[in-house]
Amino acid sequence: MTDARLADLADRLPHLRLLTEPADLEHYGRDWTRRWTPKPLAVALPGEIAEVQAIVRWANEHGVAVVPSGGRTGLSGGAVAANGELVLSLERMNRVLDFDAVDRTLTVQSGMTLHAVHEAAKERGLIYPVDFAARGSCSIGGNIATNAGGIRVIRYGNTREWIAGLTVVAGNGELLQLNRGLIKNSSGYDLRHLMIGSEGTLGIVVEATLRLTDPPPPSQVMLLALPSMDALMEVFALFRARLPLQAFEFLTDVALKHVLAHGAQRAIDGDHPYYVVTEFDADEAAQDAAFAAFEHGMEQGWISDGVIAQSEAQAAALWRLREGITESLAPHRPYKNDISLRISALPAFLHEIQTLLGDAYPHFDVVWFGHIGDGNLHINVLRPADVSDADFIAQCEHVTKLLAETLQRHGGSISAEHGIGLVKRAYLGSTRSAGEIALMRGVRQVFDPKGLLNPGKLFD
Ligand code: 2HG
Ligand code: ZN
Repeated sequence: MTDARLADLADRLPHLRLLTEPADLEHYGRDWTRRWTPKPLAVALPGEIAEVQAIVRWANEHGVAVVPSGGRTGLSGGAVAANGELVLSLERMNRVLDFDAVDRTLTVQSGMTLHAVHEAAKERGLIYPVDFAARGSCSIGGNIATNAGGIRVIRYGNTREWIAGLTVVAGNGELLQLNRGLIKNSSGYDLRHLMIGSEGTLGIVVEATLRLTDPPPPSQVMLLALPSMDALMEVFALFRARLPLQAFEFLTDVALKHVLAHGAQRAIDGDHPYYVVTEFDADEAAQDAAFAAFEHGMEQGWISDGVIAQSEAQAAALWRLREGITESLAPHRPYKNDISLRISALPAFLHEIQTLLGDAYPHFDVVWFGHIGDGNLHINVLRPADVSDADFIAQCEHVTKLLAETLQRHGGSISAEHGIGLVKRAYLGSTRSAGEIALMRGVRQVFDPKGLLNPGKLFD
């Protein structure tokens, strides 16, 4: 080990798995953004909390920055290590620690994938309801770090709602047990909630106690084709009023084009500008209500066509049209926006923004999709072959500035669920006031006085 700091770490923790091969540095130093060149000092894969604490203490003594790392499926650069940091991967800490049938909680190590959490809950006759396409690789620790949302927020809310307790290694190496699974706890600041969404800048989540709930009743999945964005809002209002919705997601024809080219099956013929994938509890009454709502939507001219899945395989095929979008776009390394608005503010905002983006990106493929039911839109912009990476990013940054100003006027947020990371930090001020950001910096200073936990993420 040529680096004296790493030699010291290896001396202190002889059993610590430490990687320094270039291929490992590249693999662990980047997330799905693929915009930064990974350049970590090394990758540590602790197997227990004591090792995480020792690493953080070592980092403080040597002034080494630490990037906490889960599944690195993030889309905002939150897990990127491009400046000689130590990547602290939690991937070996991936076990279920406890299940309490009375409290209906599952305590897990933070390196567990979301999929493994789902399976562990299912084995116990319950569900952990937060869900999204990256479930197979993202870690529960990463979900907590960004307060991940996903496709069932209209029914179940964000990750935050499901965290009953956290065990965290703070910036000085101290171990904090936050909330310890309590439902009620009116005893001062709830530091658990500060950790959720803090993007690894306040502490390293090593364990989480998750609330579980009953599985939903059998459900049905429908795909709808719609003529316009206005119709989309009308259909959402109609379906929300009449059906017990679990999900209400949309995509445009451009998104459909990409996902079909990537192997998904077309389910509705013809050209339609907008599509909805919706899922709802399907007892007999709900099925009747769904047909009535569908017919009403057709009569009003808000729905042009629709199909309802007749089997689980068909339901999965319809979901693929929505969930396969990110993967189908990945080879293009799109520029991503992940914005949030109050649902009531969406119609006015959408009118304004469609014109803005149409004018700003006349030659780019702009792919819209997302969680319209909770006010979260994803806008992916694809680089044309004849535009250089640098020019493309510069143009997208310019448009994001305009987008951020528009969001600010409509009371929205520049990040709904992906986090600020490196990608959005220049725009944080459009969503948070100067006073709020100053307080956030102050909080960070308290938890991590030397600023060694994920520096440069969230703010610089
Ligand atoms: C989704 O909703 C994810 O599928 C990814 O949040 C969104 O790729 C994106 O922009
Ligand atoms: Zn999303």
